Amino acid sequence: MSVALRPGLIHYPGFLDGEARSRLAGEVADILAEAPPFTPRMPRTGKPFSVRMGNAGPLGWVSDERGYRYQPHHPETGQPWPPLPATALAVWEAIAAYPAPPEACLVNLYGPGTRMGLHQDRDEDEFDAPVLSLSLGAPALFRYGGLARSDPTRSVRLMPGDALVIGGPSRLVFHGIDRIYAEPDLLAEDLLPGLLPPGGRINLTLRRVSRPQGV
Ligand code: MD3
Ligand code: FE
Repeated sequence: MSVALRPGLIHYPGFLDGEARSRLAGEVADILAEAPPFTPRMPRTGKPFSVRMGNAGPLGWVSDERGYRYQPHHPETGQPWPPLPATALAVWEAIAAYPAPPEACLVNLYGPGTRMGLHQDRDEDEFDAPVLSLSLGAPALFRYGGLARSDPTRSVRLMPGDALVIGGPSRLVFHGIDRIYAEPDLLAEDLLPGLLPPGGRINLTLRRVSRPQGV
């Protein structure tokens, strides 16, 4: 079942069943054991984000005083990022409708009370590819608008196991996370002990960064 929230922004509620969510949570635990979560900082000011992040795949998204960018190495350990999580890759193949694999899997870690302000994702060179989002853990209030920051916005609750494909005319819409709903009882199946505090949320985004040859 899928719902077009607007053209190109397709919501698949409960795309991952409990078994797939547990498997994905295990893959995330492996990624973060190899590439420890880091706290991104705002370009210029260096103000820390409240969301912590990890990455998998040939490229990872990082942010610090020097700016936003994709790079092949962890900003603190200098190691290459771990491989893309197989469960997320299978979802890309099922619903992204894009003829090349993703190059980056950004892992966002939200504690209770964490927010992500309204922004566009435009650090990629390839905007013809969609972004695929997968949610685990606590429900979140996702807000999306249009191509201008001042456009009206709507909100939808993202639940654990939900997938979102953001592409076509929605690829550059403004969006953010306004709140995390801490409902710890709901979460045990998704979150391996120690991955996040109770009431935490994980979002994975699969991204194509470079334009593939011959596509
Ligand atoms: C709309 N993440 O990592 S996922 C991000 O829940 C990000 O962690 C949020 O925004 C999160 O950049 C929202 C849904 C999403 C992801 C990417 C998008 C919506 C998007 C890219 C373009 C437009
Ligand atoms: Fe985003």
